[in-house]
Amino acid sequence: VGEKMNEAKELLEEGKYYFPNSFKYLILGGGVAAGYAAREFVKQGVKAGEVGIISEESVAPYERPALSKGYLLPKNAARLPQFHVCVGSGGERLDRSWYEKNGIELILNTKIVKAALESKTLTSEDGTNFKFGTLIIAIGSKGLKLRDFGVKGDEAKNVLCLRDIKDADQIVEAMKAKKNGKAVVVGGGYNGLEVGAALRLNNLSVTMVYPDPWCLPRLFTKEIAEFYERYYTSKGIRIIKETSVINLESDSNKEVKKVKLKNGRELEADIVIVGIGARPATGLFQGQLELNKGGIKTDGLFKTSMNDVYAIGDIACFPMKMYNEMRRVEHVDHARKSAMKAVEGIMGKGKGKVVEEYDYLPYFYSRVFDLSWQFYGDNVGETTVMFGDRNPAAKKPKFGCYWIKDGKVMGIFLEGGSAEENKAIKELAWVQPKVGDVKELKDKGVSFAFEL
Ligand code: FAD
Ligand code: NAD
Ligand code: ISD
Repeated sequence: VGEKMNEAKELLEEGKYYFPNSFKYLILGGGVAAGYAAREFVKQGVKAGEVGIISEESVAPYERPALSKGYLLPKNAARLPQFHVCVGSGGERLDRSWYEKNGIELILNTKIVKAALESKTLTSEDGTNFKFGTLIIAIGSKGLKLRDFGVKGDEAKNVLCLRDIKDADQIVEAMKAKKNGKAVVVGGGYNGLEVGAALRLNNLSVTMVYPDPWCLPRLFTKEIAEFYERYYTSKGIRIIKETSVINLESDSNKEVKKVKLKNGRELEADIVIVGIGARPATGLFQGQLELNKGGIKTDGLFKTSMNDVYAIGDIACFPMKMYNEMRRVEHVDHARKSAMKAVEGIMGKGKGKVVEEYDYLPYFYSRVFDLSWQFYGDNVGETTVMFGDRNPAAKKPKFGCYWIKDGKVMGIFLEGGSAEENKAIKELAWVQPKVGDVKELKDKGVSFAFEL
């Protein structure tokens, strides 16, 4: 500590920012975007002591998608340090020693409760102030709770959600404690589908409940969803659609026992997993930064409405050049790329370098059971064209869907694609080729993507 303080004193005398609580570049949040931003800062040549990361979590940034997939597997489950960023995109694994080695201060277990942006100060729960020259906001989203919809009883034990590693550990514990028990999954979105599958693989009896006419309606067409719903049913998962939860009942131990539905049904439950959407965590910045579409409004290099303040990942609402629209994206690929672009811009500015604005092609994916899909582009248009084999009993189902708007392919979804096919559909979504004959497109299926 003495040595650090001497170093800090020297830096202070030189007019530089110094450890412990003042940083030239401060990243708020310790998730996916924060980790990729840190790597980019190092790549761009920051000096030791210039970058700090403040995170509410107790571990260095990790690849969040692992939590609803590898982490919940009954065998060979993924555990840290295996999936610290940046392994999810084939990069170096940044464990705690990497931050030390590169002079990045990782301030963990620290929740920021106040952000005074004009005075460039963040304040943590215990009253510590942190100063910044440039701030990068990377605090992502917070999961919605059933109580936000007026449902009573969600404080009971074993009513769980999945956002961070603490939540994932609770699910693992609950699966152990309620071996072969009954799980109810509320929500038919990304988390609901992935956690539902994981619970089933752990041999729980699983019922999924969601208000929509089909699962993942923000992306899936009725036809795509039909395949996954039939597949889930074939795995023994019960699906109850077009109704919602109105009440959760617990026993004298405060453990959840029953889920009451709007349609009058009652489900027995040992575990309830709630996956009913997430919202950007903008609360700290209300009245200080311009917001848009629920997120923090940024320009094409992720600068917010205030100088020296940037926002990346889930929380950013940025100009999506391709579609000439402000958008938010709640997926890992954008978290990584927005982080790298923002840092490139910040560091480029200091060196007088011109950095091109972000040009992002949406990319979403999921993996459940033996299935794996990818989607590129925009799920918009007057026509959708399904192709391939959608039989859930097939040995290796392989099918897809094109979205066509004004005669051009806007988006493409592919289940069961090979690496080459996934590469080809990505290219296709960038190029947005014209479609002459819809029938021909259906017959060609994914091979159309190789005709570019
Ligand atoms: P996050 O990674 O959520 O990081 C936010 C960080 O900020 C966290 O460390 C949090 O603790 C911290 N924080 C929040 N508030 C404060 C505060 N006040 N003070 C200090 N720290 C704070 N996307 C995909 O594309 N594919 C997938 O398969 C996939 N799987 C997912 C599985 C799960 C279970 C979840 C929850 C998300 C998944 N996503 C997936 C989405 C993807 O993980 C997110 O889009 C991505 O993590 C967003 O990165 P971020 O850095 O903006 O936010
Ligand atoms: P989501 O937006 O994907 O799904 C929300 C679902 O909640 C809806 O589909 C609907 O079925 C349901 N719902 C909404 N209101 C409800 C209510 N009152 N009662 C019951 N159900 C209701 O959100 P999520 O699944 O909770 O995921 C959280 C976040 O994590 C999202 O940002 C998501 O993008 C991300 N995530 C992504 C992946 C992936 O990309 N593969 C995987 C897991 C999580
Ligand atoms: O972030 C997302 C996501 O998961 C989608 O399916 O954006 C899309 C749509 O909601 C909008 O295209």
